[in-house]
Amino acid sequence: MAYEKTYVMLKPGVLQRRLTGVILQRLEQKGLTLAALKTMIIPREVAEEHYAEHSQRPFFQDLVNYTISGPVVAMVVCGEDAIARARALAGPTRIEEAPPGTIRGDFAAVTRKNVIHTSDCPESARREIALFFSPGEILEYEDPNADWIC
Ligand code: 3AN
Repeated sequence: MAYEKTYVMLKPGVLQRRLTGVILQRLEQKGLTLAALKTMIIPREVAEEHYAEHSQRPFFQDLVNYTISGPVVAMVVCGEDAIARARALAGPTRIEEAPPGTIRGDFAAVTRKNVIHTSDCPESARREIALFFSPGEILEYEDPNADWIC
């Protein structure tokens, strides 16, 4: 296992549906730690950069428009195997494949609005964290309870 930081984003609709707390609880219950958290409305060009790998896909403009349509909750989440753990908690991209018990399986009804983004590999995590956070916003701290979790 490796200690990792990952970028997690609760997409537009989560704040409005008052789901922020229950989703954060799932990340925390799995032993992941918050190193940074903020609400923001993402500028269009930042959303386009974030999803640049999908720029040629037919759903790209819809995805960008949705991503900038309201406030998101942006986070840096850390812990052992944080990237894989956060993705396991989120569940598969396609909603019809997301089982109950996963965040998408429990809270999302359509793939384009699948509630949560989590980085898919260490390189994406570094790129996405740098896109949304300055180094000074990311807190490094000793957790005296860490031995009870990992
Ligand atoms: P993930 O978010 O699980 O890493 P990606 O990177 O393949 O998945 O897709 C990014 C986002 O694009 C997804 N979270 C979803 O909102 C949207 N998306 C992916 N595939 C489709 C699709 N076939 N139709 C509509 N939206 C999609």
